Amino acid sequence: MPLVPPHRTAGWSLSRRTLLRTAGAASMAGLLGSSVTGCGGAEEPQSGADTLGLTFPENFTWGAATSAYQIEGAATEDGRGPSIWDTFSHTPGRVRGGDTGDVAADHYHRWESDLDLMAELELASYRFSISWPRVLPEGRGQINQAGLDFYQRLVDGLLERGITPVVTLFHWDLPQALEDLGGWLSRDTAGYFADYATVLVEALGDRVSTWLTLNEPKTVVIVGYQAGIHAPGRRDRAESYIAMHHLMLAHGLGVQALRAGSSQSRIGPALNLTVVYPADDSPEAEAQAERVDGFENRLYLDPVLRGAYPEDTLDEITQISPMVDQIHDGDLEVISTPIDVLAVQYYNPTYVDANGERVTRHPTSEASWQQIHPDGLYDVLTRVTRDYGDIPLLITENGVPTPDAVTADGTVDDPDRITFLRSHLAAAHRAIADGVPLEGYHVWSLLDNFEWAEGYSQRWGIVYVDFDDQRRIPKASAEWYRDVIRRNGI
Ligand code: IFM
Repeated sequence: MPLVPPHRTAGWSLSRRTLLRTAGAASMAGLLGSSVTGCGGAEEPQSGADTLGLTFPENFTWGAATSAYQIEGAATEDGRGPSIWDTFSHTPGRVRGGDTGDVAADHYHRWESDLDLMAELELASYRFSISWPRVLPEGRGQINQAGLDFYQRLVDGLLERGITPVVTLFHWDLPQALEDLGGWLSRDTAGYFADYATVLVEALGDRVSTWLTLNEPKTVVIVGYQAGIHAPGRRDRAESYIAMHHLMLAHGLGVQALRAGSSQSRIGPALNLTVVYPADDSPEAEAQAERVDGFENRLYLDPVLRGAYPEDTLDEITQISPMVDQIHDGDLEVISTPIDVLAVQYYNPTYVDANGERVTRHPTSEASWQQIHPDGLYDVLTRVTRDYGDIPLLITENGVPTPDAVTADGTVDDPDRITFLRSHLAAAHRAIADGVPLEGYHVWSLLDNFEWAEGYSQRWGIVYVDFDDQRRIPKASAEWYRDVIRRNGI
């Protein structure tokens, strides 16, 4: 493939930096393994070279993702009600440094210039989430028009700039009022979610064509209800699976509500998937990997795409949780209401030894849970297509936190992020070449933001945010990504 020279855009005056400096890229190349495989199957060295010569399909969509609580701020403005994350982050000891999302990246006030920035980056798609308590302060009942108007302006502003909105309904910020009624342990919450979906599709359904119901229900179950590290901070494995079933029910009811309000929409859940490898070649490790795969992947994929929870996993859950008693007749039919797209979020593989213990096999990022293994993305994508058929896939999150800082000349160099993104895009490209119907990619994240229990200590954005004065500085990876978008390839 010929190299496409980088262009300059009016209004974005970053100087051409050495974006792909061999030194930086090579340091991450060590982390990432020594090679990526192109669609022709040839091994291409992971170097600092400008491109790998891989072009994506013509209609491939390039975007970036955020979520409401992580960027909006304005936590008490214009009638917004509290969410469980307001409560949690204001509880001493829950979030690193006592950080909260009260101000975050102040996107609620800076949305217009943020949209301009997205246009300068030439994003074709922007995945964001709607704050449920901004629209319904009590989680149900009275609509807060000012909150809804914010999202009307946001969607209109995106469309004016030629950027397609991809809207997530629930990205973890459950209204506190619903938590007070039982949160996801209450079946009613699934019904309130469907009502909320109806409010949104009535307001935005004429302009939004892609809707994602839930973001990463697995994280809510494991980190929010088992480990207690995320809101609502519970530590009870038995009840966590009751929450899981109600989340999945909410997904199904949400699909039906959205479909009723907008028959042309593309609707699906956003699932964080991992590939589970046995840590050695013993039959015990193989069996444990299969078992853990049930909890990590099949528990969420099977009910949506096959209309049943995986038997082996359900058997194990039944030994510790009364969750099955919460499955009513017809629930699985609701949960498996046909979807149009599956949003895949990939960050890391999982290795399991013969005792079922997690093992680290690759270097991790600043997020200690994140082993870096780009080929895992290929394995996840091809596995979904192989096991679940050719449902269209959209990558709605993939990214890495790096220790970014503003240099003396006012720029932010993040060569390790570029190397991370490029190697994962190479894996995605290979999956497409092998027949996976992958339609697009969204980097996590557009902006540095509130990284949940880690507060502002981790920077995941391609755009640096100075949290003292809210200045945005596109990092080297942003400029690199814009060039990727322009050439539709890496
Ligand atoms: O920041 C989160 C996001 O909200 C959900 N997926 C993982 C990201 C990085 O941890």
